[in-house]
This record gives sequence, C-alpha cells and structure tokens, in this order.
Amino acid sequence: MAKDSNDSRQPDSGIDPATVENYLLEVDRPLVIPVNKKIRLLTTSNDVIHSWWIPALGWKRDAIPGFINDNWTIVNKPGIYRGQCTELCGKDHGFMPVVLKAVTEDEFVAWVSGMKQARTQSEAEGEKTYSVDELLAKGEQIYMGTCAACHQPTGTGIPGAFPALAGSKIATGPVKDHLNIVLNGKAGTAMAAFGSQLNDAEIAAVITYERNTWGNADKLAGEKTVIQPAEVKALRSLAAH
Ligand SMILES: [Cu+2]
Repeated sequence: MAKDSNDSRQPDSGIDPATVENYLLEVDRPLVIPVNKKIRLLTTSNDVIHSWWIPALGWKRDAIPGFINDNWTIVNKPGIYRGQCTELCGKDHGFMPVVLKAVTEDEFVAWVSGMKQARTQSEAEGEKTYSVDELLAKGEQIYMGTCAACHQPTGTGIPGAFPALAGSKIATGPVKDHLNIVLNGKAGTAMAAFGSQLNDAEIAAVITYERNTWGNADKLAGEKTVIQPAEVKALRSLAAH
C-alpha cells in the first residue's frame, strides 16, 4: 500500500483521509503489463490466504502459501485498473490494494529496461562498502518510509501494538538476530519480512540506523553497530540453504 495511505490510517495521524488521493487503493509498485497481449498471472502468498481481485478483469484468484494459482487476462485499453484483496485474510485485510497499470508495448519495453537498470544498480550497491554517515543517511530514509508507520519516527512504537526499537533487545542485541527479524519477519506478529522488499544495501543501512539512533549505540555493549551489505548477503545465503 502507498505510504500516504498508510500514514493517514495510523491512529492519531492527524492526516485527513479525504485529502489522500485514492486512499487505501494506491500501491507503491503497481503490476505493469502491456496492452493487447495475453498475460498469464501467477498468484501465491507468503503469509495467509488472500485473494487477488480486480473487478474489471472479471475474476478473482486465491493466493495461497505453498501453492501457485494461475489465470490470464488481455487488457485492451491502457490505463489504471484498481482492485483489492477479496479474501478476509486478517486484521490488515482492509489495507491490501491491487493496482494494475496497462501500458502500450513501447512503454512496457521502456519500463522493463528501467527495471533491469534499477536491478543492476541495486546489485552494484550491494557490492559497495559504505561510510557510517552514508549508512545512517540512507537508513533514516528507509526507516521513515518503511518502519516508522509502526515503530514510529521516535522509535518508541505504540504500546500494546508495536514494540519500541529505542533500547529494544533486538536493536541492542546480537546483529544476527536483528538481521534475521528484518529479513524474515516474525511469525504470529505484525512484523513483516522485508528480505524481498529491500536490497542488501538498504537492509544494512536501516539496521545500522536502528542500532545508532535513540541512544541504542550506548547500550550495544560489545555488539556490532555498523553493518555492511556484504554481511546481509552472507546471511541471506545462509537462510536459503
Ligand atoms: Cu489479504
């Protein structure tokens, strides 16, 4: 879901949903397809059963962990087609928009090459070693965009709902545990897995930021405070085996 919708829906956000365009119906990464091409869509899930639904396509398809379902579509008119999760999937069911963007063949080719470029750049970032300042600046940006909605910009969380990171066991404990929860999430809690959403450099930056902010660095007795992308990469491959 798009950040402005998510920010607005938080308790006491002070942001009037009426001022947010396509409130709860906007995403950060739409599904982009070319028009006039038969498209096969595969659906699965990494947590519970959802159902992928865009009314204009005329069908719904369950997204089930451990299974891959498929369906197809041909979209003739370029444009934005909106939908939502249509399986009562949990407490966040109301916050699962689906956005499909149908574009011309030329636009699609350009989009694919842009995505490939971004991937190459992201891989190059993962090979670099960063200064502490670079990690902190990048980490703050990612924290504010990805983590702050629940853990709050001040790192204090929301008591009873989202744990604080300021002085927390995870953010001031062994780096391996910290990396593990950010990469893989925590079952039975609202903590999602960010391993597939953030690249190695982004994960390294946000972990470094969390370990050096809100007084956490002072509590890290003997634990690592600065993490580089290569260390994230190493732990990813460990988890994959
Ligand atoms: Cu859902």
